[in-house]
Amino acid sequence: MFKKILIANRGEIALRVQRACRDLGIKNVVVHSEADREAKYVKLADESVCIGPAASSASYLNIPAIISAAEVTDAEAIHPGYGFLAESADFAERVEKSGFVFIGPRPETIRMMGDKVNARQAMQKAGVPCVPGSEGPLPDEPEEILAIARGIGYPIIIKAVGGGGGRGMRAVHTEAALKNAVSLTRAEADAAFGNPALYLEKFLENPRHIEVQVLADEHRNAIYLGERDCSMQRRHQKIMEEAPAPDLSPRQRARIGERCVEACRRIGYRGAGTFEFLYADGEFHFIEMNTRVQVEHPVTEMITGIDIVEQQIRVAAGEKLSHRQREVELRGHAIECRINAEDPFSFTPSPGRITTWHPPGGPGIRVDSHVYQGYSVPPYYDSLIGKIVAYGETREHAIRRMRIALSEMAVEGIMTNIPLHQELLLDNRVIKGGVGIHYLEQKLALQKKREEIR
Ligand code: MV4
Repeated sequence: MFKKILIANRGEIALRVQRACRDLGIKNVVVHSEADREAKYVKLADESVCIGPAASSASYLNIPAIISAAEVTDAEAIHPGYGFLAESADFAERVEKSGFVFIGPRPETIRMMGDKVNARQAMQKAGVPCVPGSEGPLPDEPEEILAIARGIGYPIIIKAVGGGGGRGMRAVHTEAALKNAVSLTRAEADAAFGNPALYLEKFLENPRHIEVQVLADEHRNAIYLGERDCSMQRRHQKIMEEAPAPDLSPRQRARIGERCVEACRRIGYRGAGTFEFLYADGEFHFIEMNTRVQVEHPVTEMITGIDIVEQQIRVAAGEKLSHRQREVELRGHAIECRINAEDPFSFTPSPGRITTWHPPGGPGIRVDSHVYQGYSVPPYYDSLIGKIVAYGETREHAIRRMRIALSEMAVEGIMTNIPLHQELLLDNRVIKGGVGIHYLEQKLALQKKREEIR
């Protein structure tokens, strides 16, 4: 096992990885920007290195500075967390070329999944069900594009090969609108990703977003840890997630899970990964694979009892997975509320000093947060200040515990989205479960309209 790991991230995930290191008896080094000097994980770290000014481009995305920090502190491996450099194949490659272990998949795997057409083709070949769409990248000839779209049938969605996470896509409902939409999306893709390549998919109007968590080691073992429903989102930012997905049968779960595991074996996947699906009419359609630990991983940990970050580290050290598939039992239900420093209804960021911080507790409640009373939320990064996870024997139980947890919380000095979560947990459609990906935006639009009438 490693003796020392460098954590190339910030916020709650830096603390989460630090805790996994402690659990495994591994020393940790954190890197931080000038704006994060007072962060909890910096204070708790065995060692810390300031790698640059507040701007992410100069610090958390500064590859030479991170590698130098690993060199001067004698770290053996680097954990990238999520966001920042977590899915940069170039970073993974430079980490390995410098003689460190990258805690994640091989650079080639990250690169393959970053190219959405390659990812789709690999999954199709491995038997993972995909959204019907173009075979490969679109040709230049407009007439050929029209023919491909006609073959798929409208509505269709144009996506950038180098995109992902909701960037560089455009839905098209009629043939008349296609040509223009293709040129617009191509120009945007070229500007945003330096890659003008596009592909087409059938557009699913109101699916759910369900993702399957996998773990794989370098000894040909791969397992799935069930799924999460992440449909509650706004502008591609998830706000509440749960596991398992409401109304999914054990048979459906096993079928899609086994397909994902088979795909992991075929591509020689290593580490933790997430297969993202759109789920509609009882069917799964693969859209993207994430090659990192995800923000919402705790809901899976709560219902499986498996520490995903610990498994990432063990696999990176060459160990075998600690669990076989038949030992993975899903028990109960877990819900995560992402607590953001923002106005709960206008969603504008609300950085500043936290003057009061009372996190919740009690049976089945987990709080992953790096903040504390007196801490100042910096304005430079995303607004996530913590995650409240509620576990219960049933979904109803988890919801009840989450309502209690949120009611116990007191945060002053900044605004948070706690009131939005409280409202959602009293919404009958949310209580019933299984809302689509547009539910929150539609609810907010309806509320706005009602306010305008009044
Ligand atoms: C889609 C889609 C409908 N049909 N693909 C957005 C994020 C990116 N990962 C894929 N996305 C979508 N792909 C087809 N064929 C709708 C979305 C989408 C979405 C997906 C998941 C979660 C939230 C979303 C919000 C808007 C659109």
